[in-house]
Amino acid sequence: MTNDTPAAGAAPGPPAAKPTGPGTLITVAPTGAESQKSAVPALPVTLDELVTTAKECQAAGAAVIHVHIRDDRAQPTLDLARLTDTVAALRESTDLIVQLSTGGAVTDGFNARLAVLDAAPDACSLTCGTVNFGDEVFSNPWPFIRDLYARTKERGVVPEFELFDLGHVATLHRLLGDLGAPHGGHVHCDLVMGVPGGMPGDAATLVQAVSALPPGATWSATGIGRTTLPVMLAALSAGGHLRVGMEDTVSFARGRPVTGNAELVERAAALAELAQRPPLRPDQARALLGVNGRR
Ligand code: KMH
Ligand code: ZN
Repeated sequence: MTNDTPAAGAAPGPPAAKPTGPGTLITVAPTGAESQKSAVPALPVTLDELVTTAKECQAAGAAVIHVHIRDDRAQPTLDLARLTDTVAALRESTDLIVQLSTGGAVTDGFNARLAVLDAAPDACSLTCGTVNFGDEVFSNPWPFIRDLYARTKERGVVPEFELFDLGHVATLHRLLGDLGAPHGGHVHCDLVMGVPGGMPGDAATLVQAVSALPPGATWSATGIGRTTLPVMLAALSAGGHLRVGMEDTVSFARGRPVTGNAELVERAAALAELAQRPPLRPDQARALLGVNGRR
């Protein structure tokens, strides 16, 4: 038997997504578009709060920050001047890879979401399909996905493919088949699990989704709300990376609100250490994801 010969009993089918190596990429998603500051006082909504959180999260082990911003009334906005200032401020104060959300809020239009790339971030999220989102719909039709992906390639922005459902994995394959590899050459996905309307946040679903990813892709996972811990533990055991933050959960434990994003990153980093896959530094994360050095 050669190294290329599957062992007896090995599952047939395409090669699995790339093993994720010795380190763990930790992405922090500190704000999101759904929680209200009035209900969650620890949510970072001003630029100062965001920069402070970002610095704390980098110190705790994060390498990527997934950014949604708010306006003066703490409501979600895609205002381009604010986004541009935010990218500059995060670059000034941290080494984190700055990934802007192109998902925005469910109320944001497609043109405003496409224009996010004009703020010239290192990276952006790119959701690969429409999904029910609680009582709302997070709309991502194929022509929008295709336009956004083409634009990431033109602008030299590294996309992270957000997968809320197994059908989104099929669309990711279609996208890569039609338009080729992303800027930077590497495919990195984020499984967003446990959204009411999306795939459930459990180990069996995670394994199924990972087995369908393109060969060579790396992936992280995040579990919304009470699926945070099961998804994090399943992702670590399956060789994946982690996304945590107050976009995804505002409870640290049952009945105990999150006091700040850093404690969520600290918990993820401690579990990654326990798994003997310590957090990747931002420079290591840049190499993994194919993100350019600072422009
Ligand atoms: N706020 C959600 C509707 C993304 O950032 O790309 C979409 C979202 C995904 O958070
Ligand atoms: Zn987001």
